Amino acid sequence: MIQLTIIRIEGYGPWTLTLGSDREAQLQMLQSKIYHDVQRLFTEKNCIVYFNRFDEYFAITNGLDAAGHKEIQRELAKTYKDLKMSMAVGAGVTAFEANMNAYQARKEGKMLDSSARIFGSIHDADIAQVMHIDVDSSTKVGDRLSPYEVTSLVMKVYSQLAEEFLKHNSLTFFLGGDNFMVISNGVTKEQADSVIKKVTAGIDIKLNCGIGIGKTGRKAAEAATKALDTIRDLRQEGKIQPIYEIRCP
Ligand SMILES: Nc1nc2c(ncn2[C@@H]2O[C@H](COP(=O)(O)OP(=O)(O)OP(=O)(O)O)[C@@H](O)[C@H]2O)c(=O)[nH]1
Ligand SMILES: [Mg+2]
Repeated sequence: MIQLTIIRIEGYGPWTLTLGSDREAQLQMLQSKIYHDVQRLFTEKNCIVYFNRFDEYFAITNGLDAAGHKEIQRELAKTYKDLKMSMAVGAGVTAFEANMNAYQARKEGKMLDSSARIFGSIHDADIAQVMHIDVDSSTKVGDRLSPYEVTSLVMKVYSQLAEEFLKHNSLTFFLGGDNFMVISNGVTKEQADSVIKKVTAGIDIKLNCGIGIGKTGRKAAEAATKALDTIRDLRQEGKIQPIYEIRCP
């Protein structure tokens, strides 16, 4: 099982209006700062956060209990006094199922801790599988395409990866540059390979995919990145292996 926590800024839309029309730069600065703090607080507890939207984040929270969540909530409330944050915790065999359970708990008002605005329930989740996907030699793509055209291509790849991996109950997030991470519990190497083949069919780029499996989100992500770096090391030796898996002991 994997446990996910969806962190959300409540009532963000109406609150932004209170800043007046000259607000966009202020909001961008604030959003980057919130993301920084959310990522810092969760990684300190062996979780990893994925940026879903500026007012909502997904964290892999295997091993993080109610008290741990509450501690993070308290820290965020201290720093962002004007904003109300909430969390919804859910678990499942797949990432999509965990997301659904978190979503349902919030919708049904099933509280884990009402004073800290945390919905859902804590589970014994001890397996996280993450894929770190990256464009092979994307800097070379930059020789034939302008920066904006590269972004347009990366976004197209993002949208197709998200759609195809969702069919395997997996959640895809953009990390910046030419990088993506997919929370992919239960997806086999073969399934990942066929998704990647489908997404890159007809476009002139290749993708590499490091798969990491670990007890916590942080460990799984570390293993996935290590696997991706291994693909690069193998390539140096002339061995082309676009998918590589590392399982933490
Ligand atoms: N978030 C994140 N971004 C990265 C990482 N590594 C590289 N990037 C981003 O990806 C861009 C391209 O870097 P690389 O992927 O190393 O370059 P490349 O030419 O594609 O080389 P290969 O991936 O080794 O084939 C960088 O400018 C960064 O923006 C990473 O581990 N995480
Ligand atoms: Mg790359």
